[in-house]
Amino acid sequence: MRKFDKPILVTRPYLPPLEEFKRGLEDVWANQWLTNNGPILQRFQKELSRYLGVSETNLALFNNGTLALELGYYAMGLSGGDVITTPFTFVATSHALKRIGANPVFADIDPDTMCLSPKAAERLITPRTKAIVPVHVYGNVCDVEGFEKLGAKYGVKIIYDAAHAFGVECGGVGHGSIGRCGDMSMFSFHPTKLFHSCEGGLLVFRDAVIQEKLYELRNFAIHGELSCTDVGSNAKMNELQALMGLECLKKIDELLNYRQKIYAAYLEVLFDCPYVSLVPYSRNKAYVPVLFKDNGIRERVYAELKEKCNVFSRRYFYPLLTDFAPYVYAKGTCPIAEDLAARVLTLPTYYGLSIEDVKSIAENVKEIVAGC
Ligand code: T4K
Repeated sequence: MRKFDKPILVTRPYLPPLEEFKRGLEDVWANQWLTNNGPILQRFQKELSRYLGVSETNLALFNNGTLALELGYYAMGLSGGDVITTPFTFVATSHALKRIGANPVFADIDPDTMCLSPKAAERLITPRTKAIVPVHVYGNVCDVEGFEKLGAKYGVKIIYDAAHAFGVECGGVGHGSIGRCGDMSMFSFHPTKLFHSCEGGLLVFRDAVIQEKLYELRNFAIHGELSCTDVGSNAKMNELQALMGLECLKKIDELLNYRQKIYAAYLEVLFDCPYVSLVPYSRNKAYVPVLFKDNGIRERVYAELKEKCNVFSRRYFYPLLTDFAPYVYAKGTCPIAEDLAARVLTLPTYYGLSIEDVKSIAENVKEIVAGC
């Protein structure tokens, strides 16, 4: 078993060449403008619009993904209603609902994609349901056609948490960003994501009319100097974040390609490993989730990778949201999600992790599993 000299973390952020970032900083100094819809943020928005194939009128940037979700949900009128969502996600998906006074209702996931199942969601729709919030978990694409039909049939909004899905195309390469599906999608630009802006979040929405509302909400909902139209927040992306985003966007194709190489290297070693399967559906390979036969093997691999190999994998997304205090009212309602959360482990993947190291990690996993 190989023990690495330095810890291998589950992810590391890509950092652009320092000289190029410094050149960008010169613009910030020259502008003497640091936040509040600055010129670099506007450039970043333009570039994102080009990259995603979405009009600039249908985008809004925020200082992180969680506040983007919170204000997006609020602008879509979800406060006070039921919202059907998945428990197999990061807590932010549901916290943002709770924080605007919506009630998360948990439906089970599809065992193949690990995303919310439209069939399970449909069974829970009632007159109180205002929206469905599926998550493209790990960059696995949800059944977007299934959700589109539910939206049309029941008149409920479909809002995707696409935090993991930057760089994923809808219906194959060339069809445009996954963000064009549904009424709204949120991409997280946190440094643990394959593309980041230090911290950041992006909303992409179908109806350009809400852009102005979102711009107001992210800036306290003040309107001009003399009026305030609503209870807004401070969720503005600043110029340094936007600069980081712009610099990282220059490299996006290479970042995405490198992840595919890492995934292929894991697969090469692990494809015939008993009791282990790599989850194959992630389009952008944002994560490398591996499913073990049972919780015992998963826990052993997690612990031995850490203790014997200096490799820090993560059990995303365990525990399930329905095990956490704010959502424990729904514990036991989603057996498929419970089962998968107990068996999944995400292995290290990031730009700069060498293919040789990836193969060693995979060999280590194989050896630990063989000893179970
Ligand atoms: N929806 C979904 C489905 C999400 O997954 C998330 C966030 C959101 C919504 C909300 O979006 P944001 O508000 O975050 O934009 C992390 C992230 O904090 C969180 O963004 C992410 N999902 C979640 C899945 O994971 P932790 O607590 O696991 O992160 P942490 O600090 O343990 O970092 C993980 C690894 O990354 C560490 O081993 C160290 C490394 N790292 C981390 C940072 C921040 C670095 O090397 N450099 C860094 O700067 O939550």
